[in-house]
Amino acid sequence: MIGTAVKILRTAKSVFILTGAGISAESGVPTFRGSDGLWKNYRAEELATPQAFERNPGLVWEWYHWRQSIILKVKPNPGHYAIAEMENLFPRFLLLTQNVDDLHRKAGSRKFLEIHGNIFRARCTVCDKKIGHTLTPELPHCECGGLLRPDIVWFGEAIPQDVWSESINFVQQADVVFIVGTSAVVYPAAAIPQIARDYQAKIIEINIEKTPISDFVDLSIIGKSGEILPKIVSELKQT
Ligand code: BJW
Ligand code: ZN
Repeated sequence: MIGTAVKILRTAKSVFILTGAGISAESGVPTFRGSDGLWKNYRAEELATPQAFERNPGLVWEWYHWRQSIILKVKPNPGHYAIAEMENLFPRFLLLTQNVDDLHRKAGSRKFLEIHGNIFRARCTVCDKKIGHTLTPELPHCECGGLLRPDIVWFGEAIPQDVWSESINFVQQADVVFIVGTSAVVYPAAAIPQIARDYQAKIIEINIEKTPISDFVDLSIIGKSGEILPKIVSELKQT
């Protein structure tokens, strides 16, 4: 399996990686779905919506502050570090993460985009100003007096247009597209495997279990991303 991935990558000039919550699972960040995929007894679908925030901003902030407190205590794992190394191994490289946990940046990744925002940023609901934000006991407010909200893309909200167009442009000319640690059900990120296929990229999936796209990709590697990715990188660097 790893040998096949390395063979595919040897001639690759342009590599795209999509990551999801699974890449951070080995750091101790809970995923969204699956048996361990509950955040404090809530599903993302219940709290990650503009309606939930309108109804009860205090509850939504409590959830995000609680998640911040977990994420502040964890560190990147070997999977994050392997991806950070990969950006130096190919002439063209782009990482797109669905995660909001900042762990790719902490691992040293520079060529990356965040499709669902960042948990350590807030945005004013009145003037739209973005500011760094962590852990306040009260509802946070902007200097203009407006209520701040997490700078996160919730269900039903548009993803940043520049992030999406840069990602799609990249996928359309990529030789290899990795899909790592994501259940591949949340759109539009979940459309990336199909776009990659339409444009003839080789698709490699890494996940601890089969997903809806496992039978569709060129290579499905079942295993932990924190174990598989460092092995791929170390084999690639050997020759
Ligand atoms: C390991 C591992 C280890 C574990 N190693 N693997 C088309 C069709 C159907 C529905 C839609 C559609 N278009 C839009 C929709 C609606 C909706 C949607 O997709 N819903 C689906 C649930 C069906 N999408 C939206 O609403 C999006 N907006 C939109 O489309 O707007 C349209 C619009 C256009 C123009 C104007 C206005 C509107 C927005 C989606 C935003 C999603 N946001 C969230 C929450 C916010 C972020 C946060 O609070 O953190 O983002 S949802 C949540 O899911 C979070 C994640 O980024 C996202 C993806 O989850 P992910 O990463 O895949 O995690 P899990 O838990 O699902 O999977 C983890 C995987 O890891 C598992 O497979 C494990 O096996 C694996 N794993 N350990 C490797 N060690
Ligand atoms: Zn403001």
